[in-house]
Amino acid sequence: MLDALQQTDPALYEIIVRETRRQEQGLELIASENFVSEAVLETVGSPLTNKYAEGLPGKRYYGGCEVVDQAERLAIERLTQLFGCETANVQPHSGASANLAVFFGVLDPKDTFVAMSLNDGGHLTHGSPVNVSGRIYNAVPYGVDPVTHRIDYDVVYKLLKEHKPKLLVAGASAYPRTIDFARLGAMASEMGVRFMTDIAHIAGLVAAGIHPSPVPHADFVTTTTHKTLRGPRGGAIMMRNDDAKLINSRVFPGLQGGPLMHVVAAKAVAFQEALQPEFNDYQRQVVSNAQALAEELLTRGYRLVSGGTDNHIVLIDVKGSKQLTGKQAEEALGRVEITVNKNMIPQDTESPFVTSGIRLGTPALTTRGMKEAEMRVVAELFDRTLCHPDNQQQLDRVREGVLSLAKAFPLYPQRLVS
Ligand code: DSN
Repeated sequence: MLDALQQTDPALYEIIVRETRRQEQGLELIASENFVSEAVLETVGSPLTNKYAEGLPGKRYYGGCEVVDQAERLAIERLTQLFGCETANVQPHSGASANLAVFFGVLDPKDTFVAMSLNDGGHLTHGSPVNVSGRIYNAVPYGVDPVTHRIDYDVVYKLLKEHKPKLLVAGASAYPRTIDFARLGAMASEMGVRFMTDIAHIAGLVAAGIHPSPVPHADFVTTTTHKTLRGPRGGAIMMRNDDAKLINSRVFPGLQGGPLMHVVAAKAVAFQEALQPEFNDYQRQVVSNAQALAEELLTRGYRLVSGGTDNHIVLIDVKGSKQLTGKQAEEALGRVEITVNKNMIPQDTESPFVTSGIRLGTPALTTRGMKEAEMRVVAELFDRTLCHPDNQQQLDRVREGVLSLAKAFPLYPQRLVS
């Protein structure tokens, strides 16, 4: 594999081999990451990357689009079938672009929207002051209850009454619990507020019917395609037919130029995979694995945000549990090839570069075929690392355990050059 690259650019070839090996031999616990199929990888690496296709299928600004039109149509059809939405735009390069396209469609500069704060588990693009969404618009944040760590829906209702926003946003990147989209949708509709849900993290769970779907309750459902959905890196917007003309125009020419047609086609491949019954089994296992991981960590004395999980995420208060910052824990785990990210937890007193939390997720390890028994081993390896973060001998032993567990669940064996 990659023979041409090896010949023309040995340096870059070597980087790809090293990164493939890193993915293969470590334990990937970043909640937003996953491993795509060979079919998706092949499509992303196809000659479709060469094609400019500004516009939409059948209405392009360039000639020669009749073949890639079919790929984009398939992606739209499959996505609408998967989620039961009226229509979709599959061109956003990322979840951030998808969110911004909806804001650009619904809001004018300085307009108010209400969304979950980043510190309590929301997303950067939902109005953080350092993001364009928080600079152009007036973002009013809601958080989680300080004791239960769950969204306080009464607070959201009060904020809607008080601030009379144009848009309510729901969705999170570090929230381990089910989101009541029906309740939020009812509030938005009572107040005549448009409702956008960002399901980037839980899209696979929603597609499999494990997390309640926002589609019947929301005007706009944005997502990434590469997290639990297990497709190529990218975004998508689901919406009603009435909004499609406006939102499509905000994606292009509003925000983006030519769509990445190789990625659009790979989205179609991933959506087709997600329509298969095995995908539902996979998503059920993702959640069972997260719950097994959470239980084992609780048994070992860890404090978990909200006390557990309903989805693929386990958010750990490592400072409260082990007197380590998220940064120290992430670095120690990195030394044994357990890949995680430090994360803010509710009422965090540390900065976002340090944090008191670690966020774990099970989508990637579940794709490798790991089940509940392996999650208990992962929890043990995690615990041994954080109990002895500076003891090299202990870390060496944990690393051996990590390598042997990963080896038992091969990922891309045919891509590895030894
Ligand atoms: N960076 C993603 C995550 O890790 O949740 C969100 O965009």
